[in-house]
Amino acid sequence: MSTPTTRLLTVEGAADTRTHVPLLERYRQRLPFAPGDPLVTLQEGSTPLLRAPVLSELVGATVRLKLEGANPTGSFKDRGMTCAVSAAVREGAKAVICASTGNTAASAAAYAARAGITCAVIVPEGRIAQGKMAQTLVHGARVIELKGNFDRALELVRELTGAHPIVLVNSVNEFRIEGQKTAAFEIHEALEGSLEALCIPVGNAGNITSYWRGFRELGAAPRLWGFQAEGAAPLVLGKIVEQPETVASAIRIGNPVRWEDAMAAATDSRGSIRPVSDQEILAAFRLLASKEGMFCEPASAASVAGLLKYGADAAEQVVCVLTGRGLKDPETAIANNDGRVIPCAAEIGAIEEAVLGDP
Ligand code: AN7
Repeated sequence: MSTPTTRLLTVEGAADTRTHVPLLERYRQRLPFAPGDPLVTLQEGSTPLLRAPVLSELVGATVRLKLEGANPTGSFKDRGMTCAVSAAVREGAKAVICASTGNTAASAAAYAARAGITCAVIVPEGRIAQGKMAQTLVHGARVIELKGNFDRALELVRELTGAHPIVLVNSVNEFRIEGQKTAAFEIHEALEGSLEALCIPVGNAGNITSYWRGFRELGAAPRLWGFQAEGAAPLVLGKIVEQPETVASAIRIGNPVRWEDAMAAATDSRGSIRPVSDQEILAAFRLLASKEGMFCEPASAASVAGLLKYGADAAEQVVCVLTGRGLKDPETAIANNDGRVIPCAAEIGAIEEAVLGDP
C-alpha cells in the first residue's frame, strides 16, 4: 500500500495525457502555487462554453452556457476544491471539513479521497439532493446531518475549525475563491474579451466573488447579474433570511458568507443581484432540458431564469453559468417535467399503441 504522500500526484505527473490540463497547471501564473507544490487534481476546469440558440432567440442576444457540470464531480466547486485541498495538503493537513447544501460536500469528499486525507461534511437534515448525498457517501466522507439549516451548519463548522486542526474548505477559504476565478479566465479567453454580461446563481456568494476577481485580474469588466431564489434572497432584501426556502436546494442560504464581496461585485460591475421565483427557476430548468438539450440542476437554472425575466438589457454577448449538472437532483427533475411514463404490456399491439397512439 502506498502512503498518502506518495499517492499525491506531482505537477509533473499530474496529467496522464495532454488532452486536458488541470486548471492549477493551466493558470499557475495566476494562482498561489509554485512548481513542485502538491497538486490534488481530478482534471477539473476547461469546461465547455455552449451556444444556446433557443435562449439567444428569446432574449435577442448571443447567449452561451458555461457548463460547470462538466467538472469531475459535476459542479463548479471542483475549481475551488483542487486549490483548497492542494493547499491543505501543502500545509500538512490531515482532514478537511465543510458545511454544505450538497455540492461542496461532494467535491470536498472526492478531493479528500484523492489526497488520502479525511473529510467531514455537515449538511442540513433531509435537505440535500440525492445525487450529492450518494457522491459524498461513496467517497467515504463522514456525513453529519444537522438538525438545522445550512447557515447554522456553517456557523458551527467555523467555530469547530477555530478550535481544531481541521481545514475549512467552504468559500471563506481564500483558495476556493482563487480556484473558482479561473472560470472567468476561460470565458474571457474563449470570447476574446467580448463578454458583456454574466448571469450567475448566488447562494453563499463565493462564486460571483470569484468571477469578479478573475475578470478584474484580466482588466475585463462584464456586468455581473446575480440571481437568488425569492425565498432565499438576503442580498436582494438587504437582510438575513432566517428560514430560507426554495426548490433549488443548492442555494437555500439565508446568510451568505461572501455578502460584502458579492455586493461589491454587483456594484462595481454595474450589475445587480435580483430575485427569481421557484416557478421561474423550474420553467428555465425545463426549457434548458427540453429545448437546449442541457440538463442542469435547479439552482443552475436560476441564471437562465433571471436572464429570461429581466432581459439582456442591450448586452449582445451573454454567458449563463450552469453551475451543476441535472443528475445531482433526480427527485426534483422527476417531479418537474412535462413528460409521462407509459405503462405497456409485452406484446406488439400494446407497443404499437404506446409508441404511435395519441400522446
Ligand atoms: C449548483 O454546496 O453552497 O454563491 O454548500 O451548488 O458560490 O454559494 C452550493 C452553492 C450555485 C451557489 N449553484 O454558489 C454548497 C453550496 C450550485 C451550487 C451555488 C451552489 P455560491
